[in-house]
Amino acid sequence: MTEVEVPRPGIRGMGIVAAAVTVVLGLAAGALAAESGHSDEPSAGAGGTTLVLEMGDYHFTPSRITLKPGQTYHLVVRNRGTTEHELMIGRGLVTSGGTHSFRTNFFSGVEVLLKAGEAAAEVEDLGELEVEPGGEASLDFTVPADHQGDWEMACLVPGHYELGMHGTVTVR
Ligand SMILES: [Cu+2]
Repeated sequence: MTEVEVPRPGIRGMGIVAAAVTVVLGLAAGALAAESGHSDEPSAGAGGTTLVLEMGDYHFTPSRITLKPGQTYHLVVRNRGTTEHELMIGRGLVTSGGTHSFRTNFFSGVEVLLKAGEAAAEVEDLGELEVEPGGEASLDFTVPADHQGDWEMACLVPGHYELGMHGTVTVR
């Protein structure tokens, strides 16, 4: 009879392991949602390098950022200005009828964990990120190895680009 009972603890053991993993993932998701970006502490648990990008009327600070291919980042975007601003990173600015867009979107095919206020969501092909005055959002992503070179970051709210609201993102 002992031979029949031996495998049972093994099966139960696997069940416990699976349950433990589920609980850990649940806690991690809860922690991410609760964080909501009010802290200035670098290294937000996700293991990425924290960068802070501030939006003003009408500029980005810093106006140049450098990212390493393969590196994971926690990019905090804060709007310190008095009006809504947007962040888009891309290449090949296209202007049509006074509005701008990029031919190539930096985040195309890149998985991004987007957090804004209480909300957190996995986003692919993130385009323009709108941030209200006094607002803040954060992006967790890994820079693809094939993204080397210079990219442009820009606010695509009509008129803002012309007022100087753009900068450079270099991947190297
Ligand atoms: Cu703007």
